[in-house]
Amino acid sequence: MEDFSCLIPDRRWCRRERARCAPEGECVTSATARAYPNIALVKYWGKADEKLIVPVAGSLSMTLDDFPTTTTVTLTDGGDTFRLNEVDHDGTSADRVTVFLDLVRSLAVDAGLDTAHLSARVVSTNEGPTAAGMASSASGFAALAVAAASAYGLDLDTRELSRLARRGSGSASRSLIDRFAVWHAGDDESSYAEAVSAPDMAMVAVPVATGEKAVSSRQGMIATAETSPFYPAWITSTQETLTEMIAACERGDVTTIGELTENHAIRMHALIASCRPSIRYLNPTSIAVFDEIAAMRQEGVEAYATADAGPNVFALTRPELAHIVADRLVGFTKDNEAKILMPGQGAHLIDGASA
Ligand code: 2P0
Repeated sequence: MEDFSCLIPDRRWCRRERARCAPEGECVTSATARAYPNIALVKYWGKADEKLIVPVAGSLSMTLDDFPTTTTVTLTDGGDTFRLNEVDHDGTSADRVTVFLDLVRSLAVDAGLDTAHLSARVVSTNEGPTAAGMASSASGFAALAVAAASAYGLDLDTRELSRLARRGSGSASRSLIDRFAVWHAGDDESSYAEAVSAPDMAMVAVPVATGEKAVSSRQGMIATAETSPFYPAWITSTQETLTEMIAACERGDVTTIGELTENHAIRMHALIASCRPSIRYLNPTSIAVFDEIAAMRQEGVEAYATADAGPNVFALTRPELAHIVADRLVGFTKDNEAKILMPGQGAHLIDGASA
């Protein structure tokens, strides 16, 4: 076994097997992870516990195979820093990273690890449009959970990593899982995502706008809980839809999966529109894409629309129809590209701390 003794005697944390010492004597403990966004077929909208990020109802999603976030966490003793797409961040996004790292450090304390007092340099690259309904917080916190857990030396299984990622952003819990994930409601212990079997399906991304949205998902959920008279019905009907969706997935019934997906997305946007004051994430082009997808169905091309908390639309379809659907919708896109996405891999290490 390699000798990992530290070149700097008072850096006890660097003596861990997973640490390595750079030739010049600098202690380096880092890990790099990659995660992909997910698109919910049954949506998450509302929290039972704001701090622990436990949802009011379960949800179900497809992990995508593109638009990854790749994150390296390097332990330091110089304070937490966060760099995203070559830009150093402070303010809200950096605060969210530090709050998350505090949680990882508290787990390190519980595990008796001598990394627990260290801060972290977090460097992230996000290949999807940030904060415009492409679920960048899902891939972001899923990658951060996996990279930080490894860098700090925590030994967590997929369920524990899903629970950890959930604390950064609810939908991140689902990006830990390969292909299709169901995220359970419940409490802090029982609210995690796990795999659900489902047929191969394609998701055609129809990005109609980029840029930051006016109301964050987090704020939108709070406004919905506080002001929509339809919120209680949303919670009970979402649980019912989830039960139907899991059954449809398990029997490979793409038509029912698609119908439930589009209907649940429309219900979510109707719920959000019912806030006071009203909130609207879809723009006129988004609505036109929903209409075009419905028109395609009339013509026998089976596709179903969904959209998250932003104007971009996704068309769920059978893999063999994906090119027809993409060709039909590309004219609505901002950059003349309708990308075909398939079920992808859950968050994973690409360079562990012991590399
Ligand atoms: C979803 N969305 O199920 C739903 C559909 C957006 C619309 O999960 O407050 O960024 O960090 O837990 O995870 C977006 O919510 O919110 C989301 P927080 P998150 O994909």
